Amino acid sequence: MGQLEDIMQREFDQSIKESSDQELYKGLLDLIQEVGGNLPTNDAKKKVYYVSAEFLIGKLLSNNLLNLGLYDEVEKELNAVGKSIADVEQAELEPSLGNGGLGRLAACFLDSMASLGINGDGVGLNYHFGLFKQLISDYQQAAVPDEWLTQETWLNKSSIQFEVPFRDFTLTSTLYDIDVYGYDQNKKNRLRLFDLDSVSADIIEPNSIFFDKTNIKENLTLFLYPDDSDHQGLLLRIYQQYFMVSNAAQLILQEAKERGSNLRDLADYAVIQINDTHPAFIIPELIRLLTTQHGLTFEEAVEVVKSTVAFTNHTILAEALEKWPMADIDMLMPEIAGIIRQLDQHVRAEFPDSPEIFIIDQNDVAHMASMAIHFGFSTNGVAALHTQILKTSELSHFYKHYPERFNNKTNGITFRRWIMNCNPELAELFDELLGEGWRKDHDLRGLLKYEDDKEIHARLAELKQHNKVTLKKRLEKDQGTVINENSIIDIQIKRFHEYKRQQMLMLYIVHKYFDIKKGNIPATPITILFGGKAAPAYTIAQDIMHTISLLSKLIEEDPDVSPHFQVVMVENYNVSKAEVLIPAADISEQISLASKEASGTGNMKFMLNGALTICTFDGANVEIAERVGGDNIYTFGRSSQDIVELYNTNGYRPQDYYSRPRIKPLVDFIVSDEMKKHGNHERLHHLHNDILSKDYFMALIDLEEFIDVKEYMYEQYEDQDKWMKQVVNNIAHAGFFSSDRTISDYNEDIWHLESDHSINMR
Ligand code: B1H
Repeated sequence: MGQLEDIMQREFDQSIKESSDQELYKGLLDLIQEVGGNLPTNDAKKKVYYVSAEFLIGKLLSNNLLNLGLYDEVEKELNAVGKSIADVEQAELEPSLGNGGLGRLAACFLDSMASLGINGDGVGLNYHFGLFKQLISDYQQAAVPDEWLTQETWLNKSSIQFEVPFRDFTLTSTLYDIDVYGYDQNKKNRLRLFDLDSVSADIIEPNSIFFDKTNIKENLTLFLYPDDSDHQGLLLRIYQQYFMVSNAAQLILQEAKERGSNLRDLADYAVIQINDTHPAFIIPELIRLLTTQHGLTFEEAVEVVKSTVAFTNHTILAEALEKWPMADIDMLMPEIAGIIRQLDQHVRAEFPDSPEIFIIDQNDVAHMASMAIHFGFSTNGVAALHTQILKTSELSHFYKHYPERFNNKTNGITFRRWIMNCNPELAELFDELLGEGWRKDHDLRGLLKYEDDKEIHARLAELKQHNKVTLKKRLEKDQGTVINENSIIDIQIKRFHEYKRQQMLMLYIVHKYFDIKKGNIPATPITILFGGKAAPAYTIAQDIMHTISLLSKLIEEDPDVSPHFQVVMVENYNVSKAEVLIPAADISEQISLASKEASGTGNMKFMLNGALTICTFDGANVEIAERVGGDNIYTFGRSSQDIVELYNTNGYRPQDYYSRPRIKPLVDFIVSDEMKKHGNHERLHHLHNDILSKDYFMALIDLEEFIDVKEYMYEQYEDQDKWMKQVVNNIAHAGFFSSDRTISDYNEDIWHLESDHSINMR
């Protein structure tokens, strides 16, 4: 009897065949917890703690089956009676513990640390509703709570509890663990999620994301990134961050002591990687704990922190560089405020002749990135260009003083989830062509010899077609949208943000609509899909989404255009949807305003799954282009230097571009009668006016070139020999973007832990 059959008999007294997908899901959860539960946790002396506000881990069923080596057997057992892992996985709800690239990166890193045998845990919060769930109704986004926490769960309640002291009250936490199994490993790591004992889901208004923001004792771990557009919201964010890091710091010190540390030597036992500045309060919190509870002097505690904490910066967007008024920190955590003041004095004393170096500015506002750079031993950016920009513009004054602290770690993606699991047929083709070694070393360069192989081209085209059909079925089931599986699938999936320029692709769509109306019928039909959430308080992002949804409807209802062109807004974009969208894509849209996207990681997932990229020279796109060469990628737009220069000189005026004959009709269509028929007039005018008068992220500056390159790219698609050659080339160069390579680099340069193997592809 197979292992699953055995469990189903034991627990449900019925066969696999007689069981529902929900029951099979329960059975598999138990099987995994039996097999995985027996694995020891990694017990190496030194451990990395990856502290992050987000872990966008996705569903865990297939990933855990794969990593534990159970996948093939379970698949056979299920298939034998007409069932499938994919169907069973529909019974699993996706954890809502992250928002975008930063959280997904953290999840890929957990998978890679475990798979390389590195002793590394994630530490964060267990949000009951996490990030909101997106519904689209009346062509607009509605945000509702995501009730992802169910009876069947990967969370194991631990007996570990801590007290977190705020000025007016003390909160008690409980730690929940999720096991993290590496690929083909005999030990495991964990994701450690803290929850608030007194939390209460009853305080939210029914089916809404509104709640009493002042009721900290009950709301603290309900939502990820609750609306912070008012002061109460800002305070809640400080409460959450401090709750997270106080728990993290207490856990780290407790575990280090258990492993033999006297805490003065903490750096031999722990390294703390902070994922952006959200966990930066861990610096003063460690100092507080070390001085008040463990007998270290202030100076000793500072030295311990300086040798233990490392900081990753993920953005240079001004609004995301966190700064907190000292008055607020004083009000919530007076001891922490006092320590931050001492740290500010410390820095000012060290650099008396550099007034630009401080932690607290003249308005009594604390800059979290400054604190992380001064009191950490490493600061890294997430792609070569991003790190360069940190050194030369944003953080240049720090770089001047601490050049040796700055380093680059180009992001990566886990090949377990983003090829072996989401595109198993393509993974099998790699096995056939390369042998199975790529599954561990992720080196796909051996595919280069098939660049001109017509048979391989045909196999790849067939797989793409198969994945398009899978996507079609999924969209029809999820939202009733029927797409054409014989069309070019062109996708932009990511958070809605002006700098990512969904509005530029939106204006392209208007151009294409006009063009088809004029009789220029595309040789192959085209489907453009968008997916992504917009922050509920971010009006222009909502306006852009609204306009795209209206265009989608307008095109659908136009019989001259709809057979050739379709625009789809994918509802509630998340990890599971990415897993069906990406394998089906022909074209990957990576069109951010140069200098603004720190790295991007979707770009890497598309490349690995055989899509070609249209992109600006931004983030990791630059490194993708370097590897595949200019003939295998479709680049356009102003350089990051040009853009930085334009910001510095106030040199961009949208009117100069708007007045051009190719652009004006596209922008003006936003407020046309056709659009207003179903549209919200206020939103349409707001967006139109913003593009004309502000266009802060310069959608118009690259628009004409974007239109030309898109048309060229669609033309190239018709030459399938050439297209497929480019596809093979792109896949072959994707190995560098494995997160196993990224984690190997972190380990070699920053963490210095034991590992089973490493990947070196510099
Ligand atoms: C990234 C964020 C982020 N960078 C603040 N910064 C947030 C900052 O709600 N907040 O407070 C939320 C998210 N996210 C992303 O990180 C970058 O934009 C991507 O370019 C990058 O690939 C990703 C991982 O490094």
